[in-house]
Amino acid sequence: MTSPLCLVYDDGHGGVTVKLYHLEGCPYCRLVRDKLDELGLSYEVIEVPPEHHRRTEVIKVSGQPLVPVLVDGDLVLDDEEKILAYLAQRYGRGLPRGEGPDTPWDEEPVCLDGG
Ligand SMILES: N[C@@H](CCC(=O)N[C@@H](CS)C(=O)NCC(=O)O)C(=O)O
Repeated sequence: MTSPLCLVYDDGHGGVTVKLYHLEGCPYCRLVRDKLDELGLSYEVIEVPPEHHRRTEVIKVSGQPLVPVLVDGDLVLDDEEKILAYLAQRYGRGLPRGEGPDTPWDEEPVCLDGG
């Protein structure tokens, strides 16, 4: 059995590193990576195999085989809509209250750009 490919994209800002379970060619994964790049976050990409039955690590982490899955500390998110909303709220300028899906976090947005 081959190990998942792990790549670390480090923007040099240090600090937070999140993990992204990813499949090459997956448009939902691309959206999440674009958002991570836009926010300037360091992130580790864990490439999952194309076959569901071989996605043992992402199933163990998230309880299901689909990607993208984002892991930020103890938080695991398994849908790109939730992930994008979380990233915007946690690391970006945030979403207006009441917008976006129900979220499992209740922290105030953190703005890294001082905005
Ligand atoms: N998160 C999306 C679905 C995500 C999704 O379908 N991801 C694809 C990759 S783009 C996947 O993992 N599909 C399983 C497969 O194609 O084997 C949703 O819940 O609507």
